Amino acid sequence: MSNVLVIGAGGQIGTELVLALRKNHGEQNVVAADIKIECPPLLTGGPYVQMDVLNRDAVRNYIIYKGFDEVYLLAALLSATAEKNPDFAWKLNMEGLFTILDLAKEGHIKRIFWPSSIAVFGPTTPADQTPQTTVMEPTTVYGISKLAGERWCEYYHSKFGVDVRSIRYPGLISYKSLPGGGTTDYAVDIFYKAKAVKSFTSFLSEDTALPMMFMDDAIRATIELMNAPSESIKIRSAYNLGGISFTPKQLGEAITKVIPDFQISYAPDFRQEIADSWPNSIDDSEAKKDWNWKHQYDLEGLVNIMLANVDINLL
Ligand code: AKB
Repeated sequence: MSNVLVIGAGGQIGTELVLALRKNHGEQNVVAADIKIECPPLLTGGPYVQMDVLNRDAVRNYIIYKGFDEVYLLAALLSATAEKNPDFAWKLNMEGLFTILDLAKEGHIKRIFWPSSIAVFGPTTPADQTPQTTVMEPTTVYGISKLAGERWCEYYHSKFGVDVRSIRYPGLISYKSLPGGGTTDYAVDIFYKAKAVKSFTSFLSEDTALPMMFMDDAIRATIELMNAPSESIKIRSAYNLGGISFTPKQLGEAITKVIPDFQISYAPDFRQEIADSWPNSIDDSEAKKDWNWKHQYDLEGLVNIMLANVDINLL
């Protein structure tokens, strides 16, 4: 059992990660931290601290005082929100990472998880089955910050031996907590609207294919990566993670199999340009080779579980 801190615990990934980590390590051994003053209702089962990741001194004092085996740093601005506030996005996405990398370098944290994203790729990247190592020229603030973060993670590992691990998450689909400010969020919203009003207007065009994953797979990947022996982790920037790939039209058709009178329409907005710069699908053979990664949920499984579980009162 490890002593664990999750920063950004109130977000889409953080909420489910804390719940899973508490099952593995015990409720009292996983501290959830978030900028929100009130503990999110799903996280009340264990310790909670209010934390602003940009308050470097406060974060340092807390972590040095407590000492953590594992820190998961999830606080970030996602792609669509970051485009509206580039200065703050860069600050938030980079400064927190340096604070945590420095603490690990000084010996106060044994292992770090920091999330990267498919946003590290850009329009010049091969879009189908995007390889682990390829052209990376992201055109979004979020993508630029994630690519820079990856390079810094690898640097801290190779120069200072910091045990940092990362995944390039695809779009994540979940029902326990809502996503906020991403380009892939349509693939979550659609389930709430399908259940509530049987219709949905997608902000991406019908044929925009993007890599996606059900949250249970993403949480399992994160925990498997963190539990793998250090010597098997050959990539210290971030691993490609595949999952499934679909377009809004294909997702709409899969929902129609369960809700026959569901209707989908399309009104692309500024997020279309972001989506067009990202891969259609991802080659995750390095993750398979190094730590035996395998996704479980296909499109049909994901649609069934989402429609059975989304709570329209969350919206
Ligand atoms: C976003 O859409 O910004 C995120 C991501 C792919 O990292 N879901």
